[in-house]
Amino acid sequence: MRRILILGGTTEASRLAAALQGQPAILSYAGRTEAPRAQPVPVRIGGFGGAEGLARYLRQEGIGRVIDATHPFAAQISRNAIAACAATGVPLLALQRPEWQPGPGDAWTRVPDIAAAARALPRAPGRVFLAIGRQHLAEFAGLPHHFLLRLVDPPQALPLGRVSVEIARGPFDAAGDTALLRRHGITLVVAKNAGGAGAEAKLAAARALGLPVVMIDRPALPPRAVVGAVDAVLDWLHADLGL
Ligand code: 3Y8
Ligand code: NAP
Repeated sequence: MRRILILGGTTEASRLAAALQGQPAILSYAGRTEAPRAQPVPVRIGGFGGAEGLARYLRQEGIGRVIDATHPFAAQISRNAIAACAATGVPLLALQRPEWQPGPGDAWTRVPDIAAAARALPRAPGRVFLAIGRQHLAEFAGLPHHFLLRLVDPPQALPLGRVSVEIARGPFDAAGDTALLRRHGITLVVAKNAGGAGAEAKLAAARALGLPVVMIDRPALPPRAVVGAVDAVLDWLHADLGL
């Protein structure tokens, strides 16, 4: 029985790890946050060193299956997993939640990437909930808006002038996010189309308050086998684990 590598960092990855408790699985984090959530399987933290480093890891650790359960915007690790699994012949399956779709009462402007989101903001100064984390804030520097950020860990320096920061790790709920947007007098929400339930609350809050949303589409990825639910992953692993 060979080992299972879960590329993690999402709610679905944590759910899969729980389902594989007791099996020869290991969950991998990039090490973006100071104290990632504890998991019921062994965890490794840190980059592999590109696709070559990941291929070396697969060989050295006797990995027989890779599940890419990373976030849809974590495009680099997903590209590396495709390359490393092709190079080593280790079967790869992506576990990815479906995209969010606008519903009745939603006022979405869809943009292809984070830079386009910055260009899509209104010219008149507003109060913008920039719910995209910490890594891509420079795109919004120099704009006249007051930004609300929600970060996992307290930030060092921020490239934005007028800014309020909430330190919180999701998953979030609609009541909490509605209160958050009200408290900060938010006039517009910027979000990544992450999908899943862990980040969806801000969309329900924007709908409740009649606020416009700038929705950033996912980066394109090379073709790979993808499923949308943990059970489908367990079916795929069936041959190995007799689940
Ligand atoms: C380090 C692991 C779990 C997984 C929870 C999900 C839900 C909460 C919602 C908002 C949006 C955002 C951000 C977000 C969410 C879940 C999930 C999800 C969005 C942790 C985690 C790691 C990260 C990395 C972090 C990024 C940032 C993005 C904050 C752990 C909590 C904005 C993405 O400070 C930094 O450098 C943070 C970086 C990548 C995006 C960015 O570019 O800044 N996630 N988030 C993972 C690692 O090291 O490998 O600390 O426990 C995981 C989760 N974040 O098991 O409960 O499944 O989506 N994460 C986005 O979706 O827009 C917050 O505020 O509404
Ligand atoms: P990324 O841009 O796709 O990856 C950048 C580099 O980080 C990769 O090349 C790899 O380094 C390392 N890396 C990324 N994920 C890793 C993992 N799970 N295990 C080991 N190394 C990993 O990734 P990102 O967007 O910064 O996301 C980092 C982590 O945060 C991922 O686990 C992702 O699931 C989670 N996350 C991201 C978002 C988001 O909005 N991007 C949201 C929620 C959670 P090497 O090349 O050295 O191997």
